[in-house]
Amino acid sequence: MLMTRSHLSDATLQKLPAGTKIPAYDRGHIAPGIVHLGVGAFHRAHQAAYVDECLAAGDMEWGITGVSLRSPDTRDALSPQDGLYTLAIRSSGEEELRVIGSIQSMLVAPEDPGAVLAALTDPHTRIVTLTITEKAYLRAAGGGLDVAHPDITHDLANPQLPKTAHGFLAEALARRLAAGTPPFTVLCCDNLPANGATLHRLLTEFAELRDARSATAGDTMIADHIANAVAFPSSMVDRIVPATTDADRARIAGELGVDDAWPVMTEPFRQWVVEDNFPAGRPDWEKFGVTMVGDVGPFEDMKLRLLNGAHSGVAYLGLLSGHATVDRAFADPAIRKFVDGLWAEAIPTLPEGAGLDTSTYTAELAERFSNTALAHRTAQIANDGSQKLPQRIIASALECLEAGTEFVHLTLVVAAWIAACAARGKTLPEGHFTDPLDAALTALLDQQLPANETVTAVFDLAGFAGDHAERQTLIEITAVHLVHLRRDGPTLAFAALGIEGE
Ligand code: CS2
Repeated sequence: MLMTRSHLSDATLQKLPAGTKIPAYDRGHIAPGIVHLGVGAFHRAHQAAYVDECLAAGDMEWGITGVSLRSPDTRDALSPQDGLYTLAIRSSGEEELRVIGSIQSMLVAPEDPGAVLAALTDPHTRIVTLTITEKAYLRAAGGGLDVAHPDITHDLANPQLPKTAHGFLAEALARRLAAGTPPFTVLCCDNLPANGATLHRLLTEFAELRDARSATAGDTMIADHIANAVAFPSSMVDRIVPATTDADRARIAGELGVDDAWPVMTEPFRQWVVEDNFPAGRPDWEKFGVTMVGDVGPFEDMKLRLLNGAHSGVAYLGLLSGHATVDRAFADPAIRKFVDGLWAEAIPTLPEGAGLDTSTYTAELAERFSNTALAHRTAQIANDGSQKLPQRIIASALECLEAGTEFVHLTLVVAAWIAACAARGKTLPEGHFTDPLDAALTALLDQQLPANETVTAVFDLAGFAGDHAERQTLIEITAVHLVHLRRDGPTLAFAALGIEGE
């Protein structure tokens, strides 16, 4: 007889094996205080876990309403489970299972934008957090709002039925203003530099365009309110979260004795540094390991340039060297030496006097990248390079040029990105990773122009280095690496840096 196993839910929580940590609070008594846009695995491993601890400590004001801006997949997985899911905290040889209970309900924006707006305008909602990935901020190549993007055009024409985070936030803030409800605080948790300030600027730009239309329709004007009365603290978020595989699902079900449609895999390390600017109130996050500060900038730069910069390097050079996961790539002596060289170039660009301990930080990163239990795929990190490289790599390289310090490792990451994009459908599988610029990028790379022309065209397309005085120098250094990569792959590119494999 075919046995069907029951699934994770409030009803099955008490049956889980001893040793599994479960929510030690009455989920029926949580008040919804946070709306989160972008309920991906990262959010579920990071912020939702911090909030879970806050609820367990008795502060029941901060339940999360999770919103997916695009796909119904997470809602379809979690709703039958009452929003519960397993967080598997994995290090080489060990796994701790924790069921997280902080997500109270899930909404799918394209199915019901009105329900999302209702959650955002609910006076209980005091914080709106976002992990929507870099590309969803819809920045144009110059850094401003991509006003020509079809979703922006759509949201300006249909303010009551938005698609973008910008459209939802502006409409909700307008409705709250009209109703006399104080604004929520907007907490950006994506890997962007000055992420709160960046979103503030983009949303104000969007609201100005919206106001220009509302003026004739007699609707609430919102740009001044957003510019002056809404708080956008910046934050640095960190936890490595590889995509869940079917093998993970099967293993977790075996351990729990119930099915979990979407458990989340992560590492023991976690960090969250948040600018303390929450006029509408906030959880006592500092009690649960969050660092509250006046200025997140130095922490953000350190994380983006050392962790994420190295991650992108390991991903593209790893892919070109045939490594499917970060730990395998990082165990490759040439890549390991390359990362040390990259860190040596990026560290002097970080602010002095901010108390950053870069040697402890990089030692810890080396350990995290070596975690064999994560199987963090290089192809996962390789996604969206055009959106990631400016803050991870290009910013450090431009600052080195301004300071007159030499560098070669940083630019190899950019060349490796271009080479890896070109390798898709050839030595790498078609669509192995994707980028919002793929259509234009592929058309360009198919022409197989000389390296210098290729790099120039890619910089134009992605807006790398804008109109910076050193842009041309950066292009030329990058092109030299691309010549090497095209001729003989990473081996020659590494040899030119004095890195020999073993
Ligand atoms: C990674 C990040 O996929 C990527 O681009 O570099 O998701 C990284 O794992 C996180 O930022 C770690 O906090």
